[in-house]
Amino acid sequence: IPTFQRYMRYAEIATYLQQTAKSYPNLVTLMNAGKTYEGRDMLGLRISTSGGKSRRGIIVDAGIHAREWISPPVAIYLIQQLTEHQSANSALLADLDWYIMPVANPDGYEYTHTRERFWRKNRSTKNSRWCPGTDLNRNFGYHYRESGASDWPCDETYAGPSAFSEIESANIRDWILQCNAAKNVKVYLTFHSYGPMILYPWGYANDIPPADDTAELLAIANEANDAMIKAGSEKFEVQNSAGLYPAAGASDDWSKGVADIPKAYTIELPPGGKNGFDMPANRIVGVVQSVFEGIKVFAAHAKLL
Ligand code: 0X9
Ligand code: ZN
Repeated sequence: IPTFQRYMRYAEIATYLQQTAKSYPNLVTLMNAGKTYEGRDMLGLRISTSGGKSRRGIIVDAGIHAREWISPPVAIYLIQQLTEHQSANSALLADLDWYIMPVANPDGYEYTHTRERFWRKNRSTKNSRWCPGTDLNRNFGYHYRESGASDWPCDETYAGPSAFSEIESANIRDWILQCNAAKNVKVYLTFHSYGPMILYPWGYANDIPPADDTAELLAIANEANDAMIKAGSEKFEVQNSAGLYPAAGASDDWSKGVADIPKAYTIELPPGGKNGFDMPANRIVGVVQSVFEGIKVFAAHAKLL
């Protein structure tokens, strides 16, 4: 029983995921993507009505950046809708497999609850004793460190010493590859904040030709944006990632470029609070409900791609 009245701690979220798998054994499979640097389990769910067989799929992750607290609730609300409200959401479950990881950086997430609210990176100290943390969204192995990434451990966008040097990004990589083992995953959504923006690849450079499916990437994002506005959301700005700023080593580019998932988006949720990352808890419900309407649009396309 998740709550959206406040921001849950990681232990509560992990318990919720485990309970959900237990409560819906024919629908939900717990996926353990491995342990974090500090030893937490990185948990995801497969939600599917197909039994074992693979159909078209969609991957959703959240919480790659620790301080972006509004993103895990979006993934958790999605899980709740797909499980507790199966008949209302039967179209989402028909012919589509869901893979959802609500907190992709648990060590960082917990650190933002206990020590430093606006921490962004993971908590690994193996690259520097004095400046812990690598930006997981600069640590993926596609055009690694070519732009917008730092090689100085004290920086917020420190990319680490090499691609996938961090156990968390390696675990996310392996989890995505496992989800997409049958090459059936069509859409990857990674939730961040803050925008509101829907970003589409490529993000590693802006002096390169656009992705060949740019028109389609744009059309789907615009349709999702319309659905969210209709559900009461502010307007999301749909744009090319590198148009915001070029940044290499992010999970979206890797998912499209290496994992072969054709449609990959970084969704920057709306800002809130004093500095944008600390949206008051009383706004969580409004955000997760309207974003759910956007996710439905991505899902509808995933089935057709
Ligand atoms: O800089 C990031 O990692 C993302 N923005 S955030 O404010 N949440 O940190 C944007 C990543 C966009 N994707 C790529 N540049 N590939
Ligand atoms: Zn982020």
